[in-house]
Amino acid sequence: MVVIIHGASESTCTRRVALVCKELGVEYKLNLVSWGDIKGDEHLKLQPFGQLPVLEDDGFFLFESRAIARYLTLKYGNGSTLIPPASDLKALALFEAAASIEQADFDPFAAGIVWEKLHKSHVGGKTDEARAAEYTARLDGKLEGYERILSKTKYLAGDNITLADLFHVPYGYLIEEHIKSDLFKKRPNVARWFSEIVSRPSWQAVKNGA
Ligand SMILES: N[C@@H](CCC(=O)N[C@@H](CS)C(=O)NCC(=O)O)C(=O)O
Repeated sequence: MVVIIHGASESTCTRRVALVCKELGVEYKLNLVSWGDIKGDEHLKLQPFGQLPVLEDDGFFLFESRAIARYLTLKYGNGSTLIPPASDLKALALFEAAASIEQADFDPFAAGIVWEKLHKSHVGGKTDEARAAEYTARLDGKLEGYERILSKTKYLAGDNITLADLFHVPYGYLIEEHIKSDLFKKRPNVARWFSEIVSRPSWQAVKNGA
C-alpha cells in the first residue's frame, strides 16, 4: 500500500509524517502542494486551516501531522511500540504525557524560533530579534524540564522510543543544524537524546526533504 502525503518537501510538518513513514516502512508518494495554493478552495476542502500536510490513504483523508503519525502507526505499524499498546496502560499514559509535552512545552517556542530566524526571511520578512530571544528563553527554560526527565530515562516516555520523541525532530533539527543553537547541546541528557533521535536512518532519509 502506498499512501499519499499532500505536502511540501521542505515543510517541517510534512517531514514529521515522512519520518514516521520511514520508521514504519510505509511507502508514500508526495503530492506537492504549492504554498500559493494552500489557502485556496481546493486545499481548504482537505485542510480547513489551509495548512500542510494532508494524508490520503485509500480514499481516507486526514490532516494534523501528529494525528496522521498515530493513524499510520496503528494501521501499518504491525505492533510497533512507537505507540505503546493499550494493554500496557501505564506505558500508554506516559506516552500521552510525553506527546503533550512536545505540543505544549516545545512546539510553540521551537516553531516560533524557526519562523523568526529562518522561515520569515523566505517570505520576505525580517527577523524580530526580540521575539526570537523571547522564544529562545522560553524554550531554554522548558528544556530544563526535559533534562530532568532524560536524566532518568533514555527517552521521554521511558526507555523505549515513541512517536513523542520523533515529533520533536523536524523543528529541533532546524534549531540545532540551521540556526546553530546550543540549546540542546548544553544539556548532557538532552544532547544525548537529541543526537540519537536525529541520527536515525528515518530522519537521515528525509532531513533534506520529504
Ligand atoms: N498542527 C498542524 C500544523 C500544520 C502547519 O503549521 N503546517 C505548516 C507547514 S509545516 C503550514 O502549512 N504553514 C502555512 C500556514 O500555516 O499558513 C500539523 O501538525 O499538521
